[in-house]
Amino acid sequence: METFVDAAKKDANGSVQNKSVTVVFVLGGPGSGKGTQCANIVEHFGYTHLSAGDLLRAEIKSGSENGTLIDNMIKEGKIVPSEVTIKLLQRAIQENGNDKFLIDGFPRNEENRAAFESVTGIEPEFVLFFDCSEEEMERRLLNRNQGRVDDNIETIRKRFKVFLDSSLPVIEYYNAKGKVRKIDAAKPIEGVFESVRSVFTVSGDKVAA
Ligand code: UP5
Ligand code: MG
Repeated sequence: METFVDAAKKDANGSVQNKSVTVVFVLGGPGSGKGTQCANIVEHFGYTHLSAGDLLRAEIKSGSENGTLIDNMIKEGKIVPSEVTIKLLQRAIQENGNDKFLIDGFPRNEENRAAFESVTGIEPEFVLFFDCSEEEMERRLLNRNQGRVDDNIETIRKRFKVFLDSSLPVIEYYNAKGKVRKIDAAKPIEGVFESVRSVFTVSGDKVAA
């Protein structure tokens, strides 16, 4: 039987594979500051920011056939099927003229990771990991006030559990390959960016003039 990975490879018809791109995965618990720091990295290092969560929320708003499924999963803090998320990421990479991407909040489990690699052939340059205590992350999420359906204490606890059970193993996988750049994300925003900046400076990314 043809798996979705086979189908997606055929679908892509080499388009993503033929586009040579640099990808950095930006991972960390809910509220660890992934989105905030990605905005800084875009400004200083010329990457394009692709937040998997933002792409999924846009898909709900667009009224797509997957919208209800995605909405229900986000409300429960569950991980949307790889097929859905990878299609959105692939499309965003293909449509963008840039060749450097920050993929924020993906892959969230081993299956996400293996499927993305298999479908796109892309391996991350490195993985930026924002390390932060649950206590601090909870405080940030409850103060965010952007109307996110998952920023309530019940869903936040579910998101923390999914992060520990499913997402940390992905970070461990890349750590074993020497690809993880761990950042102390509990500091104030500017202090976190100082650490982030040195990771990108060492990696050879030019600072924007
Ligand atoms: N803030 C940020 N940095 C701070 C600092 N250093 N000091 C003090 N305050 C700081 O930050 C959160 C809040 O904290 C903001 O108010 C900020 O000002 C402040 P933010 O940068 O938004 O943190 P971030 O890590 O991006 O938090 P987010 O809530 O977006 O992380 P999640 O991983 O939970 O959310 P995401 O959007 O990635 O995913 C949501 C859901 O979508 C998932 O639970 C899942 O259901 C689904 N999903 C999938 O199924 N698959 C995917 O691949 C992706 C998502
Ligand atoms: Mg975010």
